[in-house]
Amino acid sequence: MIRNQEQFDAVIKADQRIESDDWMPDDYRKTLIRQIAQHAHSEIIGMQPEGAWITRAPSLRRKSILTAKVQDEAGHGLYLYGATETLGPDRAELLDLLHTKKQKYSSIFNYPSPTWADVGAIGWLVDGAAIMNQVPLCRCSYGPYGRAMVRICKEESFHQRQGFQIMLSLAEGTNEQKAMAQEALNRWWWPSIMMFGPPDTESVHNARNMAWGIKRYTNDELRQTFIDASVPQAEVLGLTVPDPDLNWNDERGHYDFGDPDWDEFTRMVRGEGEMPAERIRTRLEAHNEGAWVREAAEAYATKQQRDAA
Ligand code: FAQ
Repeated sequence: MIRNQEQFDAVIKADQRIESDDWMPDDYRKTLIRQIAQHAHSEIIGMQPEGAWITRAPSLRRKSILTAKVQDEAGHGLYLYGATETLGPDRAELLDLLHTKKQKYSSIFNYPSPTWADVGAIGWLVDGAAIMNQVPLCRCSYGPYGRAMVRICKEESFHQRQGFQIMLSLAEGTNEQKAMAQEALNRWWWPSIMMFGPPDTESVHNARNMAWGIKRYTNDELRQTFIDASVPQAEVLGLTVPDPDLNWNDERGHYDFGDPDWDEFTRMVRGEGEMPAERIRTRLEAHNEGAWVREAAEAYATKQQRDAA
């Protein structure tokens, strides 16, 4: 059991784990609550762009796969709210922070999904980016977060494959289907690149979170890894990455790439515009419609306690 700063520093230095009943610096606790809660919010808001396609999936098989995927995202939210609760705040409090826009969720979910190809692009690129960012989080110094990430990453891998498979079917289909896949790639490429967060020169938390073993790689390092992995996949699909500055750099052993629209990123992070307003509105509706479930669960728990007493 860790009781003070000195013991905490030694555990971090030895790359071992901090658990919920250990002593930890206030700022370490605060940054974890911020990051894990934002991550949880992203998972449940992230159900919306694809959830909107469950009733319109092109076949029963696609519909059952998509339903399973969207349910997985709800499960990820559940594990992550659970991990955040081990640090102090309770779930109702955290949801309230999301609903009142006092805590953020990922910028990526403030984009629309107008065609079935968007479901493919989200699985391929957004889940692909999520895996790049989240596999290192399995080694996060905070035990409950790291352990939650192990299962989440396994499920994200299936999500990424199903997305790529949708893109492949479309890319090998009619000219119209291929064009649909290309348009979805055009819509989701830059938002996926920005999903890794601001450039390292502007990241507020990179340095401290790396020193604490929360983050293992910087935003720019992960962004580069994602681009290096995704460009050859786009080539397999026969699609064009919408970046005229994209070029293999032999000297660096990496792709060079263009600059995303960081002003747009700021607007999406702040939740400005109609799409973010719709995301929160839809979330609130779902929350309010679920009130009877929470009440029933509470009544059942009270009865169990009473019966056990
Ligand atoms: N969107 O100093 P940094 C998924 C904020 S889950 C919104 O670099 P940090 C699954 C950042 O919070 C996707 N805000 O921050 C799925 C900070 O804000 P604050 C979510 C962003 O924490 C797939 C400020 O900017 N994944 O996709 C974003 O060191 C498909 C300064 O930034 C996670 O949450 C952004 N993109 O690094 C579901 C993973 N980027 O509060 C459905 C865990 C940055 O100080 C369908 N989180 N900000 O004002 C992380 O790894 C990190 O928190 C980063 C940001 C990398 C997101």
